[in-house]
This record gives sequence, structure tokens and C-alpha cells, in this order.
Amino acid sequence: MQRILVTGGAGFIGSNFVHHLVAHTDAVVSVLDKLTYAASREALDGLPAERVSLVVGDVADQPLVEKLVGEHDAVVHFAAESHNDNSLSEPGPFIQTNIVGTFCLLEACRKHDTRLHHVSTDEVYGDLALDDPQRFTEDTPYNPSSPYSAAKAGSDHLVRAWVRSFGVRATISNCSNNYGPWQHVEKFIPRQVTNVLEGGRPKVYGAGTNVRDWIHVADHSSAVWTILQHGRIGETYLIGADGERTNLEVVAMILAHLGRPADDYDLVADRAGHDLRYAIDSTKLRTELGWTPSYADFAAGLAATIDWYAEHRDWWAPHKHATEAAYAAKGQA
Ligand code: NAD
Ligand code: TDX
Repeated sequence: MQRILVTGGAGFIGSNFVHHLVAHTDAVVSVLDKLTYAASREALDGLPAERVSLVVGDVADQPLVEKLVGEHDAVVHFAAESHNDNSLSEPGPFIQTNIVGTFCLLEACRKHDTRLHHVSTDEVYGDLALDDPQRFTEDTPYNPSSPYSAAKAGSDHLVRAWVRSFGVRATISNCSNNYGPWQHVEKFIPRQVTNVLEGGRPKVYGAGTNVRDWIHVADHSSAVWTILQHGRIGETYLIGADGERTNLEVVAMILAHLGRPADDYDLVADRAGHDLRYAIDSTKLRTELGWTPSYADFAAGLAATIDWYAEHRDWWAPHKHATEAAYAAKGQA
């Protein structure tokens, strides 16, 4: 039995990971989460109280983090400000949580010699040309574009430094774009799905030719657990499921699934510094640790996700108006 501390465990991916731990392991889990606008207590509903507890707190609260880390065998670090658009309008919280928060966690893991897995993003590598035959690998140089991705890159560098300088027992994963249940309506797929469910139209930045490499959140969870168990200390593993699609292709799939005409979307103002394409080569994770994704069919995973949003209107509807108002203020609605 392991005691695992999951930071950001009330967010989209963190909550999915907690469900994964309860379903597939005998771990006892503590969630440390500040419960920002992005968090969702409902995503943790129904989990057994003897297996999962929630501590409401800040990952940058050093005394709290030191105490919690000392009570656990391992930490999986999801807590972050996660939305690129927000980082362009207000970068401060991204520096505080993503960089200072990771620093606090590293100091606590150093003090208690606690195993750490740091969850990061493929965005630290910048972007690829649309016609580039290369994909990102663990050897791709860091080249982040936005305050979000720069702050995540900074947190990765801190983890690497604490491994090398202090012997902290950490691994890092950099994953591509996640989709699935419980993702906030500010993000691309939930925003477009809920726009259509409310009778509106998808809002696509620029020309819609940007490419993202989609992975189901459940596959991200299984990969993180695999790395926590079997990953080599100090190593980085890229996580991806060969899911490259243009944004317009994803919108076309959403419109088709919901019975709307293929041209029933709007092109809106582009994101500043908008990364063109992400693409992950996850050969290292697959060959070294034997991981494979179970959602091989993006169309099927997306269809199930759209149906989930149609069935969970009570969860997302309270956040929809404010989210769209913020986009409207930026000319992106
Ligand atoms: P999210 O925004 O849905 O959830 C983040 C969670 O962290 C929320 O519950 C929030 O309350 C919590 N949090 C924020 N600041 C905190 C603080 N100071 N202290 C404690 N908790 C705090 O994000 P997500 O999409 O689930 O992403 C989780 C992690 O995965 C992030 O580190 C992100 O960089 C990484 N990631 C995300 C994706 C993606 O496609 N969403 C892809 C690759 C990596
Ligand atoms: O309304 C929109 N219209 C649109 O065209 C929104 C919200 C987004 N987009 C585009 C921008 C991107 O090309 O869709 C693509 C995906 O956008 P986001 O959902 O904001 O994701 P992205 O910026 O790619 O970052 C995501 O993947 C990597 C997560 O939010 C990050 O946390 C993760 O690190």
C-alpha cells in the first residue's frame, strides 16, 4: 500500500488520475488543491472516504506542503494554472503556482527524500511547422512561446536541477493535449461542444489550421502511473497517442456528431503567439516501459466526450456565461 499525494487533484487531469488510482491500485490518496476556478469537487464525488481525502490549500504554502509531503510515500504534481489564454491576459498566477509552487514541492521532497513525479506539457518545446516530418522527442530543445509554457518549462528545469544537485528522486512527463470528461469549458473541445449544445457556433482562432495531438485523459493517467512505478529516476518521458488533428477537423467532427452543418462555425481573432503544431513521439515510454494507449480511436473517444457534456449540463452550465463573457471581451466570441 502506498500513500500518494496528488497536487491539483480536483482539476481535469488530476481528478481523473485519482479515479485511476482508486480503480487500479490499493493506494491511499490525499489531494492537495487550492480549488481555483478550474477545480471541481464534483469530479471527486463518490470516491471512498477511506481511500481519498481532500486538503484545500496552496502548493506554494511551504509549511503546509512540507508537512503533507512528510506524510506520503510519493507525490504526483498536477497543480498548475493551465490555460494559455489566461496566461496572456494575466501571467502572474502562472509564475506563482507553476514555478514557485513547484519550488516549494521540490524543497519538501528534498527534505523528506520523497519520490516525485512532475506532470508537464509538450508546449515546453515550442511548436513545429505543419509540414515538418519530425515530432517532439525527449531530446528536443526547450523553446516555450507563452507565459504558461515558459512557466511550465521553468518548473521542469527546477525539477531537473533538484535531481542533479540534490539527488531528489523525480521523473518528468510531457504530455500532449488531453480531452475527456471534467475539462473546463474554457478549453477548446469543451468550449466548442458546449457552444453547439447551447445553440451557438464553435469559435475557431485564426484560420483553424493549427494542429494539436490529442490524447484521452484516461491514457494520460495510465501513463503517469506507469512512470511513477517503473520510470527511471531523473528521466523524462513524452506521453502521446498519435492523435494529430487540425482544429478545423475537430470542429467538423463535433458538428457532425451533433447533427449540425459542416460550415456552422465562426473564425475569430487569433491567439497572440499561437503555436502552430504539436506532435509527440512517445517511443521511449512505449518501448522502455511497455505503455500503450487504450483510446486508439480519437473519433470514438471524442464522440463519448461530446455525449458526456450533453449529459452533464448541470456541471458546466454555471461556468459557461462568465467564460464566454471573458472571450467576448477579447474579441474571441
Ligand atoms: P486544470 O486547470 O483543469 O486543473 C488544475 C488544478 O490545479 C485545479 O484543480 C486547481 O484548483 C489546482 N491549482 C491551481 N493552482 C493551485 C495552487 N496554487 N495550489 C494548489 N492547487 C492549485 O488543469 P489540467 O488540464 O488538469 O492540467 C493538470 C496538469 O497537467 C498541469 O500541470 C498541466 O500543465 C498539465 N498538462 C495539461 C495538459 C492538458 O491538455 N490539459 C496537457 C499536458 C500537461
Ligand atoms: O475557443 C478556442 N478556439 C480555438 O481555436 C480555444 C479555447 C482554442 N482554440 C485553439 C487554440 C489551440 O490551437 O484550439 C487549440 C487548443 O486550445 P486549448 O484548448 O486552449 O489548448 P492548448 O493551448 O493547445 O493547451 C493545452 O494543451 C497543452 C492545455 O490547455 C495545456 O494545459 C496543455 O499543457
